[in-house]
Amino acid sequence: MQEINLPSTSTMLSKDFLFGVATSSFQIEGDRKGRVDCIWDTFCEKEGAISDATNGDVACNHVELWKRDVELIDALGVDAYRLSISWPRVMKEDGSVNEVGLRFYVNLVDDLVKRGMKVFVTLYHWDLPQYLEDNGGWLNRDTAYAFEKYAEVIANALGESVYAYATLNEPFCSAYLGYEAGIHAPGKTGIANGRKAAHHLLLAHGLALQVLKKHCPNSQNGIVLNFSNCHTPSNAPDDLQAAKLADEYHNQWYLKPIIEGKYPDVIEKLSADDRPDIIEGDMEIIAQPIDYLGINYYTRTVYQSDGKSWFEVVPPATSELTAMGWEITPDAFTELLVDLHQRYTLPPIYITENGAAMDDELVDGEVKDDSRTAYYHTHLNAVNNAIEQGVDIRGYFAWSLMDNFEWALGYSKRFGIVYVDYDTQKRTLKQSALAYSELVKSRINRYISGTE
Ligand code: IFM
Repeated sequence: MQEINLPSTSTMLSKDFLFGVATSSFQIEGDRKGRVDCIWDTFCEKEGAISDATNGDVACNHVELWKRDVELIDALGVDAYRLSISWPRVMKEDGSVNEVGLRFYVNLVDDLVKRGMKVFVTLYHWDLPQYLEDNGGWLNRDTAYAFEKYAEVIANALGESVYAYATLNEPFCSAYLGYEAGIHAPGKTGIANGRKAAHHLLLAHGLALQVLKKHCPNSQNGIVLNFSNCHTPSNAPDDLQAAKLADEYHNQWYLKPIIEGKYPDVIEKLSADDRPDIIEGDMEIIAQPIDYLGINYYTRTVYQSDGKSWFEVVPPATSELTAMGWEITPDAFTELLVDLHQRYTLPPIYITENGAAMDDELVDGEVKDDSRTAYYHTHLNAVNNAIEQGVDIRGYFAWSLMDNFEWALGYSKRFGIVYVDYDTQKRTLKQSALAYSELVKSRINRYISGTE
């Protein structure tokens, strides 16, 4: 069986480094009746939007099975669990609170805390209430203020039982995939829409962060951003320039405003109509200091010039791909972490997502997913290499705890270290889960044997 090993001297094996697993609300919860509709419910009803024509109505039925799932997480031996709250499960259209929905999260967090787990809560992992989308969603500035109110409800209910709050998960996906490329909910398109949505999401982040800092000053309050290195097929100046633009447009667009209070230079290349309306004071709200930065990483992307001073993606040529068709590029992960560390003055970093979809098969009660385990082995070592080069990384979360609804690809892609049989809702630990658990538990043996 493939193992996950780190050098015995790695600081990732010390008591202070957190190992966890992560999920998100819409992807696992089900129980659509227990909440109002969100943009993904609507998107799933659109013909052709989801590759296997499924939806999140049942998903992993986590709302009903959460106690079993928490036991499963606990049995893995991890230190932390990252989950997201479903805004439409908590806030009704009239602005009142869905007490049953809120209680679900209070009970979940309580149980995790009682087990000694550190809980990482994301307030927004893409499931915008449909009633807000009906008023323009993230194209409407008011949505940022609605998010601030919702953040206050959560901060009051969960308080400092939560170890770390993230305002948003991957605003790039919400803005670009959802409002610019149209491949995620709500399926809108156009540069102006994408940039406007991104600005309002960042504003929402800044407003909610102030709320979290006020009510939960002892929690770690931050944001989770996704990054993909922008590489080129050649060193031709046009290609290098294309990759620089892509990096600013897709990666730095979200980080630079938060850390430095300004958008990257690529904004100057947009027509006045495509630029977001930035009202006086917005950038100060967005640039509130964060306690930590969550980084999600899966792969690099190769860009070349499109011949019109812009960039286009070059599809991967290598055979080392995951089931998503994404290249397996652990060295690029180290490069990314070191690069961000050198470019910015960053707070401590948590790797809040990293993992791989593979073509799993459940045979005789086992999933022999050596390729996923190998992915974890190389990527955890990539994190270790970055730490050795001076990057302050405090934890790592495997994406995902269990197979779940992979957005526009429905249930066709499996990212879990735990296999889910969607007919029976039976969970089966894949070999990657056993390997991850063994690594995590090996630290306890180190403490007991006195190595540490
Ligand atoms: O499943 C998603 C998750 O919701 C956000 N980050 C990327 C994962 C894999 O695509």
